[in-house]
Amino acid sequence: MHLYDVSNRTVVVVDILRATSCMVTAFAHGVESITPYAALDACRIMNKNGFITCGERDGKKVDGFDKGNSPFEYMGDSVRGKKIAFTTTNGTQAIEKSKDAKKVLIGSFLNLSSIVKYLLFGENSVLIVCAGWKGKVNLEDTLFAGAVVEKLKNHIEPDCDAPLAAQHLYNQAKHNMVEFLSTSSHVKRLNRLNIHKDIEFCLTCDQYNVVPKLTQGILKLV
Ligand code: 3SL
Repeated sequence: MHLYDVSNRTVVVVDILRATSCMVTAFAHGVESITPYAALDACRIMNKNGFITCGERDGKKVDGFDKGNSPFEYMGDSVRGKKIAFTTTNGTQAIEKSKDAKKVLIGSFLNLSSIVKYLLFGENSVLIVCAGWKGKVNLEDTLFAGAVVEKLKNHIEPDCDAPLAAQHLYNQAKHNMVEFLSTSSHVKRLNRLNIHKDIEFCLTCDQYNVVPKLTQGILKLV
């Protein structure tokens, strides 16, 4: 991120497995707001203020939190109208690092077309911030970036080779992303936690028509 001046950009933060997929699912099921926290303790104390505390460390639900980091926990009436405080190993860290951007949106395959449509009609240049894993690259976030580049290829010009590399990868993977990612690091990590259904769901395109946006540190729908 240090290579980019984000003050004039729309940043799309993505953590396909699973933070931003959970956030998008929660908004699609009527959550009022999500406040992302990089630090565990800052998130934990929000339960005193009536927030649902949610998130994980190393893929596992945090002790004492109300919910973990599976999109299936963010469906139905348990989140409708609620305020969530959320912290995750990588996703909420990426949001924190992006907070000085002109606009910060939350992307996932679940709301891919909604994000693409929003960017198409926007006036800023775009940076897709892939959360990765503890500072390292991962494939699933790169595939999302590639999907956005592919869908906007007739409208937005990539300004370096990273988006092009992502686009090539996405075009190889798009017919079966679950299979393509089967040997990837985070899929292997999550498979050890026995959550294959989360992986399949998070790789499903266009389940939801929502665009979460960060305003003064709080995510709400645009
Ligand atoms: O790192 C994160 O933000 C998480 O999404 C990781 S996990 O999928 O819960 O392991």
